[in-house]
Amino acid sequence: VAGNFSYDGTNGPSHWGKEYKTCLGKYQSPIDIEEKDVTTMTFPELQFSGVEGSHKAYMTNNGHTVMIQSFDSNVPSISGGPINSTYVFQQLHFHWGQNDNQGSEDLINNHSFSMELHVVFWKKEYGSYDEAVKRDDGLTVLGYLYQATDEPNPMFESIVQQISDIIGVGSNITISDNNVLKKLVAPDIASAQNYFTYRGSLTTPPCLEIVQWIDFVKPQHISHEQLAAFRSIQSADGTNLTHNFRPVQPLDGRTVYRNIA
Ligand code: SG4
Ligand code: ZN
Repeated sequence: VAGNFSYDGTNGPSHWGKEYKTCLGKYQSPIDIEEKDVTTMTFPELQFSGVEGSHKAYMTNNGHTVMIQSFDSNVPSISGGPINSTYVFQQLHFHWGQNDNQGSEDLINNHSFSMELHVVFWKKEYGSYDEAVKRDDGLTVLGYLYQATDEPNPMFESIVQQISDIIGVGSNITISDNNVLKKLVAPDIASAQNYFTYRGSLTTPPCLEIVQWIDFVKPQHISHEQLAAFRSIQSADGTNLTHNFRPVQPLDGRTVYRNIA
């Protein structure tokens, strides 16, 4: 179970900087993306490989989120776009709020979405995830936004059904649906070239400033009931993990780009 931090009280986000100095840095995430302030740019095509086909995947309650990993030898990777080499899939996880009006970490025009999916990749050139996180271009994270609706999203069905098996912190199960990575890593190829991108940090301690963020512009949806399942898991302090998003951080002169394909 990762780290001694939480989303409320004396271990909440405004206190992270006491133990983790990097959380007070100048290139922190998340941010509010104001569309009127972005710089348009045409990046090379963002490419996904190894997404098709099935992957054996595992789901963990690590006390801070629902996290999905795969120990398959052939996991997805990405290249192109704002990154100039190949990055390999490490894990994906979710951020949500105590009600449907909040939950996303990055905001667009100061608007919060109900949930955000983060798909974390490490730079292959560095040989391993552990080496990559020591480098300032070590990680790329894809961010997908979800708005709450009445309609369930089929891509979350298998996860939501199995969340009841990982209520306790540290619990870990095999996901019965071997297509879960295919569905979550690259759910909407048609919208994959429509993204914002900027340099930032991990949104949890130790807040390392090593992330190229790629946030897809077009939100997807999740039902109110599916969202409620995420709020039912327990957090490290034994209470329900009703919310796990960090508030937005100052942009501090950074440029946010929008890809124009
Ligand atoms: C979540 O707490 C993940 O469980 C963490 O992964 C992750 O940390 C953290 O979020 C920050 O990642 O994409 N939101 S984020 O910036 O990926 C790392 C683990 O604890 C280091 C393995
Ligand atoms: Zn995250």
